[in-house]
Amino acid sequence: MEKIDHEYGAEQIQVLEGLEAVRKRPGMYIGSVSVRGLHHLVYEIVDNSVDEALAGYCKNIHVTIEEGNIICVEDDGRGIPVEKHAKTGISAAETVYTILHAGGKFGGDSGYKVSGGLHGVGSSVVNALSEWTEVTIQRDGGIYKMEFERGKTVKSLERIGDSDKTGTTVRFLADDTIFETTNYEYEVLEKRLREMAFLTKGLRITLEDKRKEEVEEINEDGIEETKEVKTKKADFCFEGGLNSFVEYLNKNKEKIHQIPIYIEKQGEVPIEVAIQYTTAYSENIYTFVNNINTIEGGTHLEGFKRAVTKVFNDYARSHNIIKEKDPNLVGEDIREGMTAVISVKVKEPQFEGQTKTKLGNSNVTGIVLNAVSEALSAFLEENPNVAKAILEKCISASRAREAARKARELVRKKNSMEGSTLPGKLADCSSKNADECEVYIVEGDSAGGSAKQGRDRKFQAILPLWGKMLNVEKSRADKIYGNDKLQPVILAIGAGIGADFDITKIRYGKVIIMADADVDGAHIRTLLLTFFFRYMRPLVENGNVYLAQPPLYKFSKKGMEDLYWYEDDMTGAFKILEERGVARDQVSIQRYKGLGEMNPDQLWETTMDPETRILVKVKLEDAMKADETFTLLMGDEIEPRRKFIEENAKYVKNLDI
Ligand code: TSJ
Repeated sequence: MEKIDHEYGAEQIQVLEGLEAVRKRPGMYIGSVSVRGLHHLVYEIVDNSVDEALAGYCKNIHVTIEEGNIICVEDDGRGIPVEKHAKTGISAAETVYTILHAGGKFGGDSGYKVSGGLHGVGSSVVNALSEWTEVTIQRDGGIYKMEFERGKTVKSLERIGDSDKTGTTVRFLADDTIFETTNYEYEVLEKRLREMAFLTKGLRITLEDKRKEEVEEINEDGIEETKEVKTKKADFCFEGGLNSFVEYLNKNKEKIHQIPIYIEKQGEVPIEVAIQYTTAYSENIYTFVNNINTIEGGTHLEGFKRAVTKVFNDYARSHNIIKEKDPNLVGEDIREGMTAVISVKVKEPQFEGQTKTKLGNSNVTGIVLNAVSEALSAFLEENPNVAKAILEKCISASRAREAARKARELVRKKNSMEGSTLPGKLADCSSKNADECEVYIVEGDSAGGSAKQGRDRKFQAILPLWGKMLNVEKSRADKIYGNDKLQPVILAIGAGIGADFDITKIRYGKVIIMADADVDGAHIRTLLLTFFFRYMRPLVENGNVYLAQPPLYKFSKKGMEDLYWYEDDMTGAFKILEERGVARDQVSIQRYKGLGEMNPDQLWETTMDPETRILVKVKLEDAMKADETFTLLMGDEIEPRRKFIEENAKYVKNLDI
């Protein structure tokens, strides 16, 4: 606890204690101090400007990553009110910035604060976790400025000049004594800001990365080169709002109807929905509550699904598309190929679930159900051709589901006859206690051989996969059951698939993907993650999926213990060698191009031994990202594939030195 100056009033003391608490337990306020928490700082600040846009007063938001990872957020809203509060004698602007949870109190009675980062904690938390912050406000003909250091006011709000414009600008530097890293990832901010722009029709959000990053690269001749990375820029403004969002998500897919179905309803819970069907076989529904991505769904999604199922069945029956004797279409059939974005605004959202991204407010279900039912049935009546095209697809999905059920039964029957449900390629472990068991899904037979010899057979099972993987996106669900590539994975895990998946039946607590660090390996990882995301999602949600991290290099020298290195950048390895008193020209460097190059002992030591290995747990977002990448790769366009190969090509560069 820092000393508190006696001149502070009672309120000020509370302020300091409040923000001290944030610095003591930052995780409680922004989730974590990892790179993720760092990005949350930006979202928290941008959310204030988005609120101003939602209130109808802000058209442009500029976000800049300045040299040294300083963030600057500038908007052209009304500017935070600067007049002093009658009771406290402090300006609204300063209060917002120094009092915990003060955000929203100054929103007047016109509306409610609806946007907000994952934790919606407000700008005072950002202030507390920043080495310094400066806030500039243009308003009432003047320019006002205030400054803070680690949450404490170092310069109170003062007028520093004249201006005929209005707006708010915040610049801050995240505190590197709090965050694991203060290095922002452009792509992460870009994705979130794009999303924010989709969700707020007509709002322009720009992002500019002004960092002059110098990247050290080792060229073909083994010489270090410095390459300067160009500044990156993005400019997002979507007049189409959610329609633009689904069009963006579907850009590489074949559409069943060109114009998305758009639903908007104001009221107690404002609702906005856009739907567009494609010829794909998966469903992609993204839901947002107060602009927060509710990855785990919740009551709004529930209401949406029920409405869609009901409306399409009613329409199909009343137009004699499904006959009296035929059963109803199930939700799954109706959502096959559907891409939808649902955005609702809820006054006091309750977030539940593992990652607090599941909406719990039960009244929302009925409100969404009614709004979507009404608008969707009106749309279908007015657009019979679109209705017919979608229903044709639903009916074919229903047939495929029926075929899949039969195929599954066949598999079950066959298994019970053979008395074994395990695939032939699987080298199982001896323990039957799933909690301690692991299965390594290994790319290629030769790596599989090394893994089998190197493993601890008590608790480690090996399942080699080989050859080209199946194209999950383009194949029907019924084909997946029969496919010789994924069938062993389904059987080895032993908990079924899709709606049948039962996490309590999994045979291994850890499902570990072990693939080469090259383009093919990246493909296989993407494919498997997509497969798990779509067909065994609880496995990902429950944190059972991992990525093995094989080393990229081995440094060896007679009389020296081998040094394995897991990063592209070898600088750190050379440092360690230096500490050992070994010069870099004394060591021989082996670049591992594949797992197959390692002998069983090496594979065990570097990648499989729980004592020394590095495992990366797959998060739901990772799997979701894989799904997106996968869709891009499977699309008709060549460009995304070229980009994927290029981005993963660093692995295949010939680095023999
Ligand atoms: F909070 C903050 F400092 F982090 C911040 C606030 C950061 C940024 C980049 C922008 C903002 C901000 C706040 N932009 N616009 C506003 N608007 C108000 O605070 C505001 C202005 C006028 C009135 C009014 O009733 O006249 C009310 C509010 C809430």
